Amino acid sequence: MREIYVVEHPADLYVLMNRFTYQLDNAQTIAEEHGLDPDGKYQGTTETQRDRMGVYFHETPNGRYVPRAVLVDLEPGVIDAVRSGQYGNFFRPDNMVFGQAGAGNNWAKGHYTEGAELVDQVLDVVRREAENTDCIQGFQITHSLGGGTGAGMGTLLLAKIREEYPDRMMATFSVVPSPKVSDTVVEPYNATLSIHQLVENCDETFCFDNEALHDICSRTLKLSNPSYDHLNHLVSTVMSGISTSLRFPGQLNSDLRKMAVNMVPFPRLHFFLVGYAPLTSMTPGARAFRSLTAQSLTQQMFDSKNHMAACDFRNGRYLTCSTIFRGRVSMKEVEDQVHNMQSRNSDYFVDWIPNNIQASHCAVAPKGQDLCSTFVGNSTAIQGILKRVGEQFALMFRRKAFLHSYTSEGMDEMEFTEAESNMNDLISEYQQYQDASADDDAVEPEWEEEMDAEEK
Ligand SMILES: Nc1nc2c(ncn2[C@@H]2O[C@H](COP(=O)(O)OP(=O)(O)OP(=O)(O)O)[C@@H](O)[C@H]2O)c(=O)[nH]1
Ligand SMILES: [Mg+2]
Repeated sequence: MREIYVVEHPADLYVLMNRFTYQLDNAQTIAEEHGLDPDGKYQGTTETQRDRMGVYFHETPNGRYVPRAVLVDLEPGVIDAVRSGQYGNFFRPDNMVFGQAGAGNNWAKGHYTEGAELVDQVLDVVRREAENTDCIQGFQITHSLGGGTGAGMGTLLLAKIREEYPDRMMATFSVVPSPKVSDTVVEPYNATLSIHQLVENCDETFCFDNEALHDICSRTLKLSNPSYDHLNHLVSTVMSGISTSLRFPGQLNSDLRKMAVNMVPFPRLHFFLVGYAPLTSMTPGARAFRSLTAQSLTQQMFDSKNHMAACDFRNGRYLTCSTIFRGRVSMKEVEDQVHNMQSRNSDYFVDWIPNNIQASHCAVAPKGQDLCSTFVGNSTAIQGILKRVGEQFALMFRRKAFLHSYTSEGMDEMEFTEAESNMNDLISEYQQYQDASADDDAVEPEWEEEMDAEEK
């Protein structure tokens, strides 16, 4: 049953960290979709563009729309580049908070030393922005998990915001490191320490795995040497797709809270696999050969090659899924296609959550496109990327390699042990729900099994 949406405009605050060139790309995409020029002036043509502008922008008395976004880095370089770029005037200058020294790929510097010094300044801006809205409904942090700033300071900020706004939604767009893209050896440490925090302090994490982004660029888009800009374009395309239903009227899942209610059956299991269709080769002329129908997009969207985490959904099962179609297509067709796909692949969906796939539709397509779709899945197969990072972590941690850089910033080795075991627990929980079926008895918590064993 479709729900009736209430016309209220809950606002979200965006926190963009470190190499947010991709977030900036996203800001441009979103600005253009809502008819804003780089100075934040409305040049649009239809009311739908303006209707929900309040979600991401606030309007100044002189009629300018300013994104409700905070830009944060521990070094000045990237923010300087933003300021001198085409969108330099788009963001409020007071909302750019940066340090001088950087975190040098060290999570401890981001979380405990350099980042901890800067975090209050960021929180002041967050507070001011939150007070500036009628109703702040949630926060979104975009960061990478492999370095020092986005990972270490990003998760510190997450914890601090959660402490101050415990009942607001917290979502992150998190880039998972891959040796295919970056050769910094300590990335598995930084990522594991971050996931430890994300499990506890975040409601929804949209995972962008650099390994998959790289593979999509080289295999599907046929780019011989993908750059970060190419990877980031994929990220911003999906981010714009996910936020569609927040930004345009008339949707299911019309905010982050509803999405979490529908997508997250157990609070810790909130690491989402995301995907997009169409993805077409950049080879000249290739576009002419693609067919865009609800059927072909549904097929592509459920294809592992279109997923932005390097884990095959066929190694797991979907707890829940959500799809967002944009463009001219009937809702009925979308629903039919999505349900056909689900019945054909029913083995890959848990059978103990009925109707665990949602389809929604927005008539407004992104600029330059007729039809597209974005996919969000809560799949137990996501444990594949957790295992990949975990194995790399364990190899180094067993020999305590590189630990001194962290302990010299005051970190305790215990935190590494805890992070590792928390991630292993998360992997087991995914596995446990993957194996469960509707006919089983309810899954017993592990400690009960242990007690039973001791009694015998
Ligand atoms: N997709 C994508 N990944 C990036 C980008 N920049 C860096 N990364 C990845 O992020 C990780 C490194 O983190 P950075 O974001 O450079 O580091 P940081 O958070 O700024 O922290 P420090 O520079 O150490 O202070 C590596 O895994 C990189 O591959 C980017 O623009 N796009
Ligand atoms: Mg950096």
